[in-house]
Amino acid sequence: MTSQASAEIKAFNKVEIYGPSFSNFVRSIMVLCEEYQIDYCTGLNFAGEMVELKSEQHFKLHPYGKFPIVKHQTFILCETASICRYIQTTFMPKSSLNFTTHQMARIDAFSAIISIYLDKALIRDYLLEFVFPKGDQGNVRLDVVESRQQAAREALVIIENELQQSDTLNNEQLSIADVLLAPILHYLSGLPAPFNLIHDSLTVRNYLNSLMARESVNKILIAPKNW
Ligand SMILES: N[C@@H](CCC(=O)N[C@@H](CS)C(=O)NCC(=O)O)C(=O)O
Repeated sequence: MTSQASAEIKAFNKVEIYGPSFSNFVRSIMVLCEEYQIDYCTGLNFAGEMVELKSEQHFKLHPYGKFPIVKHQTFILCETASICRYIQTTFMPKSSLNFTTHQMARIDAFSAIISIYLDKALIRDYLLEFVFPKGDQGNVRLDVVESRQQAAREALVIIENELQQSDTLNNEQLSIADVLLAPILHYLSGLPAPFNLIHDSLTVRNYLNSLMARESVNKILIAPKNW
């Protein structure tokens, strides 16, 4: 192989991920890249320049100033589930994917449910109250946590039902829905005991453990706490 050909393959196998690596959605893309052995980098350096969060450039890349955003060669794309689907179709031969057409469609539907509703109930409205407390003197607003616990519990029941009644999660091959859920559940598992809602569901706990047993997931998410 000529050195130019090998440089082209190397460039093809690389994606730039805009966003900090602690973000659950950035982590989803990192897990998928690990799973498919794609080279990647994360951060605010994007397409050869520093893009400040919420800057004009950022809003050009995402109309709501969200991340992640991905660049692959000259192609730029936002929205995590769509990015994951692009990475899957670009880097994985169709013949190597074991999902049926209907199963893929159900995975896309549940991925939308994760991105829109489950992430809101579990991360935005619940977990972020612990990570960035908005109470007096930087304390966690326990009344806010309590008022959001019911919606968070309901989100976990939705995940439990999906695990028991559908075929979108926890298959032999990692699905995009798995990749979206892994960082969310892993973050939740790190909350102190009374707030750790995962503790209540053996099905969800077993699922997180089986995700963590995968090399690609374990490399990005540190091992879960013992509950
Ligand atoms: N629908 C978007 C949501 C992305 C999202 O909410 N990202 C968070 C980080 S995990 C973010 O941009 N937070 C900053 C903000 O909301 O200002 C997706 O699926 O990619």
